[in-house]
Amino acid sequence: MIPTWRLRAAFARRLSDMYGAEVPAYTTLLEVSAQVNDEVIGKHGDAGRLGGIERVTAERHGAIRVGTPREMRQAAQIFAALGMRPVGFYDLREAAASSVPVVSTAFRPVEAEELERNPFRVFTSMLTTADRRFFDADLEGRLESFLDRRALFPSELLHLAAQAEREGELDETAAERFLTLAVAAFELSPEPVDRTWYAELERISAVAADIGGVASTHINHLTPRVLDIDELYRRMGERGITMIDRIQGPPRWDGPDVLLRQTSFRALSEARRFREADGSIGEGALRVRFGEVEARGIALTRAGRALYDELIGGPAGAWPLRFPRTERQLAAREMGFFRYEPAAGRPRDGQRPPQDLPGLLDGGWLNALPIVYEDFLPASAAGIFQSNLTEEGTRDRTAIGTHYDQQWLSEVLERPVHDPFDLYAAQQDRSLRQAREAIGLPKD
Ligand code: OOG
Ligand code: NI
Repeated sequence: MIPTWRLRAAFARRLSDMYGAEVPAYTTLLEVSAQVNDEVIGKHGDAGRLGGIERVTAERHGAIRVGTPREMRQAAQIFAALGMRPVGFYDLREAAASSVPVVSTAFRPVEAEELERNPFRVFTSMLTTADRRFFDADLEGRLESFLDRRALFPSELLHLAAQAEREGELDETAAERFLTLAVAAFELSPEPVDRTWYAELERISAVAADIGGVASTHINHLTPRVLDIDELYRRMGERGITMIDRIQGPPRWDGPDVLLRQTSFRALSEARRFREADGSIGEGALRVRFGEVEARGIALTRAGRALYDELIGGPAGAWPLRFPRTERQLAAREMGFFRYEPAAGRPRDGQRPPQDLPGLLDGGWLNALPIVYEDFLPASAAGIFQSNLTEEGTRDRTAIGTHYDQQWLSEVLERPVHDPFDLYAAQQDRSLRQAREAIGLPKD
């Protein structure tokens, strides 16, 4: 029998093989990432603090975009078969200057052991067709009837997914069938694209056309993880692959790595067939698949995140002055999430451990091990969407937006949408209670 986590690892590997065969620059990205990771691990003994080399080497995130609540629910079913749960609600309609007509969540494992086995995650976005700032009632109606007619996921795939979720495993034959159908559902379809319909949506937003202008979905990028993203950025340039002009997320500095730093290369122009207005089939090209790479750091608490959000919007000089300079400060100011362990080898000098966390850390009673950030950043996500936008698109800033929120998404998915802060906090609190007990303190 193939348990859930093996299905997840196999799915991630097969998607990676498929993407590598179709998008050559992705293979270059993998090569350079692997080189950089080997070198970093070779040079810094403690590079594995934010994830062992095996995990990091296999680690990927992908992104897909769907059109309707029904498609979103079906995607959730497929990811549930892989042990991936919806975490976080991202409203990219509001994200900074570059608003896109989607709301999103990330499907990922939520337990530490599962993340360790394989942390594959998929950022999944849904077109907000009812948002009048982007789509008028007439276009919404036509979009909905187009989307209602298509089936992104065959029913055999959905049945196997439900079975895998229910039973926590599949036998080998069923697993093989499930993986084949699942990978196929995320490949770029060779079906001709309706030129007029695609162009109409593209005038609103390239993302609307990418989602609602074709009859299928596709993985639009697959992102490896790298331990030194500045070095990777330099080397990709040397290999002649032009990345966007910056690395998004926290600045490079000599303090602790936090959250997520990402950079990408622009969407590739790929030959596609089009159905012309007169019914004939013509040639053309679309830019819908791109490349991205990321470095992951320590997860921040709500307080840490609030400071991050404040500083990232402000002048660059403020960051080194105000952001905690060391892991110790991040932990003591309760701005970063850590797993706490009783320190081995503390001398038995008859002292009693203090009650407070800074005292326990300074007195050498506890060690703090960073908890890796497993999620995404809305500003960077909105930025990556821009990688395949050729034009700004149009929107009416005065019209009223429909209310899409985490509660709404949870009802659509018929599953709880986890709050990322709660997940990190639960892991930290559990470890702290156990560590306090181990050194003879009351649990809290
Ligand atoms: C998803 C963009 C979000 C990231 O890394 O922030 C994302 C998309 O372009 O569909 O993948
Ligand atoms: Ni991404």
